[in-house]
Amino acid sequence: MAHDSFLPADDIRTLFSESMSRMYQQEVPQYGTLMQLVAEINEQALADEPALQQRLQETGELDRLSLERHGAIRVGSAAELNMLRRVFAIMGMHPVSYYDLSEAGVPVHSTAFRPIDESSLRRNPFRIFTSLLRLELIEDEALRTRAAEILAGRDIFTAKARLLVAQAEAQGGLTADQARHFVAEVLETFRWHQEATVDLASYQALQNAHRLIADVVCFRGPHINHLTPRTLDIDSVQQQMPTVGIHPKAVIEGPPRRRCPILLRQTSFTALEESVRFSDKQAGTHTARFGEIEQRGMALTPKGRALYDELLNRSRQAPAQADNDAHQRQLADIFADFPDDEDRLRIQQLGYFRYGLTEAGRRQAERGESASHEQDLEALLKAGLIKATPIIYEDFLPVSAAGIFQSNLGGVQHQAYAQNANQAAFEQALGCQVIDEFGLYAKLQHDSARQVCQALGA
Ligand code: OOG
Ligand code: NI
Repeated sequence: MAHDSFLPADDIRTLFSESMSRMYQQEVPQYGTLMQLVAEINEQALADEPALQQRLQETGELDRLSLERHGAIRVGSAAELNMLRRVFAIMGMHPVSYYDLSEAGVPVHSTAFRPIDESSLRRNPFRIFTSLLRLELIEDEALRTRAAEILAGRDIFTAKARLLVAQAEAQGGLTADQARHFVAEVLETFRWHQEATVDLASYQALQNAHRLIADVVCFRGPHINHLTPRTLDIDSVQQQMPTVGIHPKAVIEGPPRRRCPILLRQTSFTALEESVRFSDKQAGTHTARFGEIEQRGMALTPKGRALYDELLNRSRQAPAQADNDAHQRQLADIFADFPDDEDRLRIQQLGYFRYGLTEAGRRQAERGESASHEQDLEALLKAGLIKATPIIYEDFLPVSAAGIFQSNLGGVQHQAYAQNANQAAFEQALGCQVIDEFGLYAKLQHDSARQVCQALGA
């Protein structure tokens, strides 16, 4: 079959992300309300800050903003994770980074499936934070065996989804018609199923071991547990959520508000109580599905990330603050040690930047005049021939993720698991290695630098 008769992976991802968003609005109406609030606040932020609008326009983020969201799911077995990798690959989403959450008392490890190249990210950066349950962390051996048995008895994919995945792999893509079927079939995996696969007593036993274990093990599929729109002003959204009847978690996770936003700030609202029918016909409820918003900033280099981790650790050792305002003030004090202007962030190599020609640079390149060979990027910047724009962070933060997990596990704090990270076991289950996020950002920066240098003959 001719290659150009296939729907591009980017378009399949957009179809999927839009279908998922429609489904989640029906399943969790508060998500729709939150999307509306976020859209209003984004519009306001753009109106208030023409410079922000201009920058987002230049980086292509303005167009993707209303499309942009991430979701999260949790699966129970290596086979499930492995199949998900194949499903996401068809949509141009690949596993980036390894996150160990056992340290924070959550018995999972995770990756984020997302587009990795620049043009795909610009089209639609849809990401799915995907966690694999670590049954080996359940202490009670009988319960561990029971959980494994329950999981072995389910198939979270429809037969048609499996068929279409095999077909896509064999053909090297899907036609528009096949892609629509594929999206509809895959959506079934992420849907909420009211019928649990276990009786009430089994559910309660697993719930008592860890609420997250019950959530992963007792249902027919890994229901999408949140979808997260991107906001340009998370502080306003946090503040205004109660005015639309949504109750946010106590504090915003991640770095404080800054002039130059870094990494990722996140907050969520508490999970919905949904009715469940157990296999012994008993009725009950389950709370797992919630809402979240995020504000994204600059991707940090390993050096910048080390500084972030150090300051974040310092803030976690400081006394816990009762409310978000006090928490943010304390955080801001501690993060005063993190440079907050773009020149210093760049010169100290704390963040990643994309280089581009200015108007003057473009004219010079067109005239074919070459800049002196000695000129490095900083000299070209000073000469006004190029500009540097922060590269947006596309990934997640393990400490923040743990905070998000905890906030909808009913406030029960869990002990850290003694066992630590096991990336090799995760990759074995996944069926490939995860991609190193720093490598992706470094390449973007490097490629953009090479392009401007080439254009200017520097
Ligand atoms: C995932 C929590 C992590 C994020 O945005 O950091 C996450 C989950 O609750 O399954 O989504
Ligand atoms: Ni999330």
